[in-house]
Amino acid sequence: MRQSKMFIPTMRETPQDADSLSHRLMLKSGMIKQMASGIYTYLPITKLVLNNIEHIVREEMNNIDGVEIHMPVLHSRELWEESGRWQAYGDELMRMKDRHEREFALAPTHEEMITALLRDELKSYKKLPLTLFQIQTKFRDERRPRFGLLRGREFIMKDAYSFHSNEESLDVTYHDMYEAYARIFSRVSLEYRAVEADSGAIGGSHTHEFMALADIGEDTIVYTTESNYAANIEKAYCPVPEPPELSAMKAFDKVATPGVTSCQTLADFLEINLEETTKTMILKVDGDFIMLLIRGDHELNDIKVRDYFGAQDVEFATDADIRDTLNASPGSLGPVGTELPVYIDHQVKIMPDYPTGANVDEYHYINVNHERDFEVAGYGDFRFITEGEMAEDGSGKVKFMRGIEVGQVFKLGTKYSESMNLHVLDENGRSVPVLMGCYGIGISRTLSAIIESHHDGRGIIWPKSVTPFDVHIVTANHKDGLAREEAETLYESLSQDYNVLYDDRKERAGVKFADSDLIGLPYRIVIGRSIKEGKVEVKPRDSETAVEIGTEEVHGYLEKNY
Ligand code: 9G3
Repeated sequence: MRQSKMFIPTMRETPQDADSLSHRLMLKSGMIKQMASGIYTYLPITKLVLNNIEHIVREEMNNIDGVEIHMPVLHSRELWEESGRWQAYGDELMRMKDRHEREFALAPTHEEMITALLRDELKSYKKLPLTLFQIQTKFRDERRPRFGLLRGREFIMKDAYSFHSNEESLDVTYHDMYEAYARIFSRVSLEYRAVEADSGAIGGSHTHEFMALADIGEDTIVYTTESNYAANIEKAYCPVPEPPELSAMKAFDKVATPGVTSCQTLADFLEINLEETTKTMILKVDGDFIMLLIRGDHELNDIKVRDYFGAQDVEFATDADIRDTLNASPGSLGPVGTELPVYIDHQVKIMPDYPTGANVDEYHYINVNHERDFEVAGYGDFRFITEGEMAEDGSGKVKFMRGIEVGQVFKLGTKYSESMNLHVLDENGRSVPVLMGCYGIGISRTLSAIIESHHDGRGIIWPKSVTPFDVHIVTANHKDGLAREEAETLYESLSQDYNVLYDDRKERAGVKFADSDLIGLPYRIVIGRSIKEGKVEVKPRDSETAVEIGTEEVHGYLEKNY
């Protein structure tokens, strides 16, 4: 492709409104243009890379008998009312009306659509298992779109759905999909971890998230180097500590603690460590108030609380709630004397003689012991694990890393087939709901993740597997007739075996080299002054050193090195 015919609006200055590295580089290297908040045009370079990523995804989906379809983006309100999700989702679900005032959603995902498609087609278990997938635009009205394509309001997703008459069959496809994802992310050169994730609101018994390692990642992944343990921090459970040998409990007492309203000020006041204090919180779990104690230096993990109670909704009681239920202020809450059920974290369970609030402002109790001074409704793991602790699999100390969620695999069970009546006759002629799995890859997000992990100070460094072109031919001085001739010859001959971008623009050499570094193709061939001796300079994008070779050696060089 001749660059003079291309459309790559690179930028000289660094765009100020970019809020992540990949966002900045994509704007600067002329890959995207923002048309509205979270809504982008994919320019030619991006389109070429997306094609390459999608090609790899299609290959791997076909590899495990996934069959491609293309479903509508416009979903009727009635369809989403069948699954109850028209009401369940709020502003994030983009909605519109057609000319007859009929309401539609712009699809954020396709469980309803695919279930409606198949309930009229699938009648017998003999047709199962079946795996269908599509690659297309999804719409989610993010409150705060940011990080370029990483969190857009329109984005490209591969979403696959599988259908089964029994659990074993679903397990096989889930495993195949998991392995296919591992191949896809390896092939696009992403370093990733598959982590046990929180199955969230969509239900289903089993889910893994594929996290691409990147500093910008919004998720924190907990992992150890001693095993392949990895978990989203929401689901990273803490080992239950060994109980200490029993020691005599100290006498319970009440002390005046003027101005003490936090664990740290309490620790300072009592001249003890923060780890020796406790934090008492009031939570509303599906509408019921409970009291929960964790160690003063730990943080509450509301996902773990929700899982512990099997609840839909967990939130902190408001100050007003607290005043109404306990007529105490949040800074001086404690379990002694409360009617609320009290749950304590495993780490508090092994603590004797700790201080707590006295449910009276400016007073605290000291030497409190659970079971002696208050009843315990239950023990659990309610906190976020901290870096350096032992992993729940005991394999070693955990480390944290940031990750970008680029893929998710879910076992959905019969959540949609029951609510939307997708049944088949089983081998005994009984009508049974079909088991489903769903599997997503953020295609445009994967592209951003690749840039986040493949760049240097001068621009992008495309991996060979997804690069928009293989070779960048650049004339240093396009006024030089000989250079132009040799460039044309090289362009024609290399194009037989490689995708070549030929920068034939009448720009200054400095501009062309800067653009070439920004765009980041694997190899640059410069036609400069040494073309008089029949030589060109070849420079791999991921190395600082260039070599000078004869034009007739270029083919051989690329065959050997690329
Ligand atoms: C919505 C809106 C946003 C959503 C969903 C529904 C996320 C929603 C989860 C999934 C599950 C899987 C198939 C491919 C893989 C992921 N955000 N999810 O269901 F209405 Cl507004 O999308 N779907």
